[in-house]
Amino acid sequence: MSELILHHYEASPFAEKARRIMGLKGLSWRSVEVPMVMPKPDLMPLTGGYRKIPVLQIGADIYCDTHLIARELEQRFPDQTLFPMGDRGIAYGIGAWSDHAFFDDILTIVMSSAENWEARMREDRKQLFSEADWAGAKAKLAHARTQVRAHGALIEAQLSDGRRFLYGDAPGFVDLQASHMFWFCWRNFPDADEMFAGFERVRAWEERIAALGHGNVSPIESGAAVEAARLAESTTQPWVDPDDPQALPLGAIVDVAPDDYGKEPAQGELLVYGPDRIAIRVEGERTGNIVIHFPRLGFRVDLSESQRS
Ligand SMILES: N[C@@H](CCC(=O)N[C@@H](CS)C(=O)NCC(=O)O)C(=O)O
Repeated sequence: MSELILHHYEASPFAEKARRIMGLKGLSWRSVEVPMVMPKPDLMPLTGGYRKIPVLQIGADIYCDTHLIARELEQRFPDQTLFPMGDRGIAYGIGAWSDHAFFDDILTIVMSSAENWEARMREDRKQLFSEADWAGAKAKLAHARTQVRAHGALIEAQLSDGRRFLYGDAPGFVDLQASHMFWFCWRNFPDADEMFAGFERVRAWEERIAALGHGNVSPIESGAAVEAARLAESTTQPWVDPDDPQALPLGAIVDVAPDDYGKEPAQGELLVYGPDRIAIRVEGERTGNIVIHFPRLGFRVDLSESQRS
């Protein structure tokens, strides 16, 4: 199997979730540091236009979004399972709370200080979160802090019987689906201790997860990762769900885009199309033939303009 290459940057909570998956599974991987703002000249050829990180590359197969990164790593490395309590469905579903509800309240706090940011970062994030209420963030700050505390209270309650991890004594994906948001708060908000005052169990739990580490990491240049894709061949086989409500034909040229923010679509030939994932084949000048994978949940697939009659 080709080596695991994670495209990411240090400060990202979603990247921290992916790094913690590597840690929990004890994996060895190569790290590409991606710029925090556009342009991302060595990432976009691999993702077909999807701009977010983290992105996992295994040869010529590119996996976008932490949901799918978890799925793929669990499939390829089942030994140290992400689901010690058998929560193979719900652990993914919890992302709708942490990566959306919880994240949105964190985002409001982050946006409320946007006037102090470097102009380049502000413009980039305004473009990324174009539907967010930038002008109203300051007025919503006090409320957002109450919400962040309320999210913390959910975890404190879950841990109240003294268990070490959310579902018991073994850490799993469910823990990683929530801990990255606390990681972000404690790193970035000077008043995080205040917001989570009294939640001693949350703090100890987050530290236990951090102690799992990130696995064995070694750096690789972004250009070398693109070259690794060009030299490899995808191992993905075509597959279509016969019961898919959208019923698109394999081989159709489609646009795939997240339905929340950063909606720039990736365009390619439909190769895999099911309730848990989508994959498209893309031929790029620098990458040769690659296959880009996305989760189905939270992503739209539409026939490209050229295919609509
Ligand atoms: N649903 C995605 C969210 C990823 C995400 O929003 N990543 C942020 C970094 S925290 C990002 O890429 N922002 C845009 C950028 O860095 O250009 C996932 O789970 O991977």
